[in-house]
Amino acid sequence: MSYDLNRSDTICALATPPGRSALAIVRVSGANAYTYRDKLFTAHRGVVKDYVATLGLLSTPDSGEHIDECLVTSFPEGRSYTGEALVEFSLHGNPNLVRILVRDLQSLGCRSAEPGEFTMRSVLTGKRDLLKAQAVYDLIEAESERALKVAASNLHGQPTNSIARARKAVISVLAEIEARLDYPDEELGDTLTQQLREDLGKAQEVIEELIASAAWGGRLMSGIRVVLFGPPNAGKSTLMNALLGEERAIVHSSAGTTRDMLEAKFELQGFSITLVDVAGVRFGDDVHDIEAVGVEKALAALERADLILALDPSDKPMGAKHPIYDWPNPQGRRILKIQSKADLVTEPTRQLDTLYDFKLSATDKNSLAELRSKMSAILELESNSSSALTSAHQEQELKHTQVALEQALQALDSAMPLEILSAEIRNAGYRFDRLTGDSLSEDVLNQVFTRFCLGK
Ligand SMILES: Nc1nc2c(ncn2[C@@H]2O[C@H](COP(=O)(O)OP(=O)(O)OP(=O)(O)O)[C@@H](O)[C@H]2O)c(=O)[nH]1
Ligand SMILES: [Mg+2]
Repeated sequence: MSYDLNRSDTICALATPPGRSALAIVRVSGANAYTYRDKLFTAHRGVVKDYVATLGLLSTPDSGEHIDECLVTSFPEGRSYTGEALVEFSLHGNPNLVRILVRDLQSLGCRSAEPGEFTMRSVLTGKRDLLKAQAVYDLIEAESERALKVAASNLHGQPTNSIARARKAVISVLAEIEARLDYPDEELGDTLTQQLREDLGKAQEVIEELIASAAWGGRLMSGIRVVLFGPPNAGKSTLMNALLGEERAIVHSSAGTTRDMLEAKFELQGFSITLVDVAGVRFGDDVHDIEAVGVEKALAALERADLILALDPSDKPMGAKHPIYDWPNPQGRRILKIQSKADLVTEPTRQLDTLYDFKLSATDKNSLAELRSKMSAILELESNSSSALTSAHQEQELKHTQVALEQALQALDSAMPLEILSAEIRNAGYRFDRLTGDSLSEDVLNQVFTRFCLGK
């Protein structure tokens, strides 16, 4: 998709979901928004004031035929969502009415907006930076209360402020270097080098904190993956159904019931959780073909898990031979070891007790409640920051920024010539600009805005 970076057109789009509804909002943004409004809309009282919802008649430009009575709200250039002149038509929610209005706007010269183009324009006019633009997207897409809170905090500018602080430190370092470039014989000196190193170090700390929170932010948005893992017949599918509160997975007394991977979403204390049920895992010569495929899928599911519930049945405990111990856990995922079907044994052995986080009986409401609160306590611990960058694109840009800062520090430490040092620090500055949107290239635009819905 190619975006109109010059904002030469006036754009329009339906901003509410398509289909029949009480109301529909059509937005128009750009230099001609007010002109188009005046060709289509006549206020009952004759005047249309900025910011004031005004009732009037909507008519087609050629015939003058009235098509609806609607409300119009106008926002002048510089004081609107996009930073351009913006008009919102709030009409009755009939898709045919919307089609007529959009067609009439197009006949006057308006262009249909691309997804995210209104928000993109707000970045181009300096109304908000790219981080806040992403927060707008997240606020619309957030699937849980926690995700909403993070999006709201990002929109309020928490990451924007910390990145601005880090960027300022980098710019001040650049200014020092540039000032000395004019006097190439002068050396930086130990005290100043130390000062510059500290400034770059502060910027690095900010970026590292943001990287650490970005992985979590992404999971908050897309749903935290909790995988039920264990040998066949451990009670995984039963637990899935119990946590969901519905009979989603097939449960049977024979081992090997679940073959495929099953996913379902549910909300836990404001977190959106994707619960994943997999085939029971066992190894050995008697594992036949289809079963082996299921085992492979189960192990692959572990790689993408954020939290693993490793079930070991009390009636046939595997203890230290549980398949979870065969998995290397490369990313150090949190594992909750559960002694399942606890109702089947009255006195679990001491040895068993030390291996498990707790005992669970899927039929016992109390032990389910205990599991729920344990899971949310773990997630709570992870979400120690109220704001976190959320998109994979941002995480990638943060990592590039981290590398650029690292290279700048290395250049400083190895007393590189000032020209090289300046180039390295400039590169770090450029990376900051990509994060905030001060440097808007085609690839950044495509990464950020193509996922937006129309009219936003
Ligand atoms: N007594 C008791 N039985 C349970 C409990 N949880 C599950 N079961 C029973 O154990 C059997 C196996 O349960 P499933 O949930 O199908 O086990 P699974 O781990 O999904 O098994 P596979 O899909 O074959 O790997 C069923 O007969 C369940 O009713 C429990 O907490 N207590
Ligand atoms: Mg199962």
